[in-house]
Amino acid sequence: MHISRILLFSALSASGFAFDCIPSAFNSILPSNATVTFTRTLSDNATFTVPDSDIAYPTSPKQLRALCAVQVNVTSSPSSAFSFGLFLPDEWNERFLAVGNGGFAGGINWLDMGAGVGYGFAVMSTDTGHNSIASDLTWALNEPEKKIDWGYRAMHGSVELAKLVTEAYYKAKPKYSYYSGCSTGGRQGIRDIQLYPDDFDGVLAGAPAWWTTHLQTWTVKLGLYNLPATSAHHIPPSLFTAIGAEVLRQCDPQDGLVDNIISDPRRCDFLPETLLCGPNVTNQTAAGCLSAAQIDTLYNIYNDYVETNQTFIFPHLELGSEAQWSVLLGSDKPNPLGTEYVQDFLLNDPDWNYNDFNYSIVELADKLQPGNATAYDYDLSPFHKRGGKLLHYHGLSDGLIAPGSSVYFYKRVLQTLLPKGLELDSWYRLFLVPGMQHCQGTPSDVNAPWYFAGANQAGALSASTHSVPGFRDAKHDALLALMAWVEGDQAPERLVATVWRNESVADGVARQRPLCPYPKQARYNRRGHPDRAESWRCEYLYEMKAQYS
Ligand SMILES: *[C@@H]1O[C@H](CO)[C@@H](O)[C@H](O)[C@H]1NC(C)=O
Ligand SMILES: *[C@@H]1O[C@H](CO)[C@@H](O)[C@H](O)[C@H]1NC(C)=O
Ligand SMILES: *[C@@H]1O[C@H](CO)[C@@H](O)[C@H](O)[C@H]1NC(C)=O
Ligand SMILES: *[C@@H]1O[C@H](CO)[C@@H](O)[C@H](O)[C@H]1NC(C)=O
Ligand SMILES: *[C@@H]1O[C@H](CO)[C@@H](O)[C@H](O)[C@H]1NC(C)=O
Ligand SMILES: *[C@@H]1O[C@H](CO)[C@@H](O)[C@H](O)[C@H]1NC(C)=O
Ligand SMILES: *[C@@H]1O[C@H](CO)[C@@H](O)[C@H](O)[C@H]1NC(C)=O
Ligand SMILES: *[C@@H]1O[C@H](CO)[C@@H](O)[C@H](O)[C@H]1NC(C)=O
Ligand SMILES: CC(=O)N[C@H]1CO[C@H](CO)[C@@H](O)[C@@H]1O
Ligand SMILES: [Ca+2]
Repeated sequence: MHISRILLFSALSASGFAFDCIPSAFNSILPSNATVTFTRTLSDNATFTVPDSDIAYPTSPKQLRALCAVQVNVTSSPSSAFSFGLFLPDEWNERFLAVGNGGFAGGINWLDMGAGVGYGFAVMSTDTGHNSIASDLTWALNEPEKKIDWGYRAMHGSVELAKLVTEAYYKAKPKYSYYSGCSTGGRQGIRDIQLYPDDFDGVLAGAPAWWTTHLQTWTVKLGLYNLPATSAHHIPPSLFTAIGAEVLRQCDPQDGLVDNIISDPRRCDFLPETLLCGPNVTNQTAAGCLSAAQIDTLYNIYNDYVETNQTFIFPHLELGSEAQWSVLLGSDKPNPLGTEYVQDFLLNDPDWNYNDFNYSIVELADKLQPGNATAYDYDLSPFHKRGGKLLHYHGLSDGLIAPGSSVYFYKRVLQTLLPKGLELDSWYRLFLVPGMQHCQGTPSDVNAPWYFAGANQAGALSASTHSVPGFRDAKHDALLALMAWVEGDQAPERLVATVWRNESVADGVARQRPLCPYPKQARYNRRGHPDRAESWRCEYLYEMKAQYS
């Protein structure tokens, strides 16, 4: 039985593909600026062992279906080159998927490719043109061509060549092309459809780091609110838990249901003064309280970054993001994602001191737009015109990228297109995810449903997960929802997010809850168990005008 299955399988493979999984075969169809680095043939249920050189994505995807893996290196300019990896499964779903990166990482995201190949996609990931971990930007110093590769060129160039290879290998054009990425991955997808609207039929973009020039400079500004670490206004990370607990205490019931989830942090009127220390406190950490100067720092963190003449620079972190504050606010200096951006991307001056940060840095970034990375073309009508669908999401407990930047982007697209008579609802929807942190995960005391097979999420469960275990359908899986929208014209009215007990699928589902397209919100029906999705509905908080809905 087992042997005959294998024989049948290999017979199909040999007849199914145009050529063997060997470098010379791929090289013969690639243009002269591209060469194969390696190929590998994987049998059913095998592990793809990530090459040691890929320091950004070291986790090897497991239990893959039988496939051909190929890595290709492409020269993009006299001083730059990018690589991409491609999984070509024996049993192909006749569709193409590109997955994205994170931070300023340079490396092929083999783990997300593994999740994608689980559905049967031919899956591609680009290394964006350099080799580094997500928080290392030193590769960009005085390297304008590498910045462009990271900004958009490596993604588009990799998509083009990977599609060409896919078509040649299967002797058939992919029927549909998709994209899935979070954080920088979200930016890459949106930037790509702005510049090359024909690349994808559907894009799943999570927590997009789309506003590069403002996001990275806000990262410096935010860090400085809580510095120097010796000052009276500094909030030590040991107090973040107490702040988060007080936010939850006040804001959880304000949405109408005490369930540890803050459904809409923007509608909570938080009174931080309840955290003030009394006169006799000798140990703040033990007491979990703050001084008046520290409360002022809280106000800075929870308010938008606005510059001279009311110029809006970047939105604030939301109430409920405290469990992730250690990333941008927990060190004795601002996060390198901000400082190194100014040093290596903007000024090409590794000696620049973050204490010299001021508005002129933001203005310069907007003027120079290094790498042309900012995804600021709000006119997405070319993507709409070709039938494209954009499914955008952002966790409201994100401590790295303020979720308001997603709302701001959505509104800018509305402002650009609604006056031209183009509504968004039929092709672009934004889902805010209460209690979800950056791309994935939830604070343990909140335990909000956060899993819907968004980018990076499968890998957060295990190296062999794809889709939503136990719920592999378009109601629970955002990528399947996107496909149903693109291919079946079924717009996602809601998406059910899942969280398992102890973040372990084997321990069973803890909670499921619908996510709603902005500006609709999930409302409890007041009957039925609140941990079941059926007990909730999506609705506007007030009556919407027809042209809008
Ligand atoms: C696949 O491999 C895993 C170990 O990686 C093993 O536990 C499992 O039994 C295998 N499944 C099949 C169908 O062979
Ligand atoms: C890709 O090719 C360039 C030459 O264009 C070379 O410098 C670089 O090391 C190669 N990169 C990889 C990952 O093979
Ligand atoms: C590689 O060469 C092809 C064919 O000449 C060209 O279309 C493509 O733009 C080149 N790619 C890059 C990244 O320079
Ligand atoms: C603080 O300590 C002083 C002296 O021990 C005491 O008189 C006072 O009541 C205390 N204040 C509070 C608010 O506990
Ligand atoms: C203050 O309290 C914390 C938490 O209880 C404890 O870890 C720390 O050692 C205390 N600090 C001092 C100076 O007593
Ligand atoms: C603020 O507005 C004033 C009056 O329009 C203008 O003169 C000034 O240059 C503006 N400042 C900045 C930093 O844009
Ligand atoms: C910003 O800082 C630079 C360097 O420290 C300084 O030259 C410049 O005058 C400052 N600009 C503003 C608007 O404060
Ligand atoms: C950057 O991208 C925009 C489109 O978003 C384009 O108009 C502009 O020419 C590009 N600039 C450079 C320097 O490539
Ligand atoms: C090992 C562990 O943490 N188990 C916990 C799993 O979750 C249930 C409730 O959801 C707890 O009771 C267990 O202690
Ligand atoms: Ca609540």
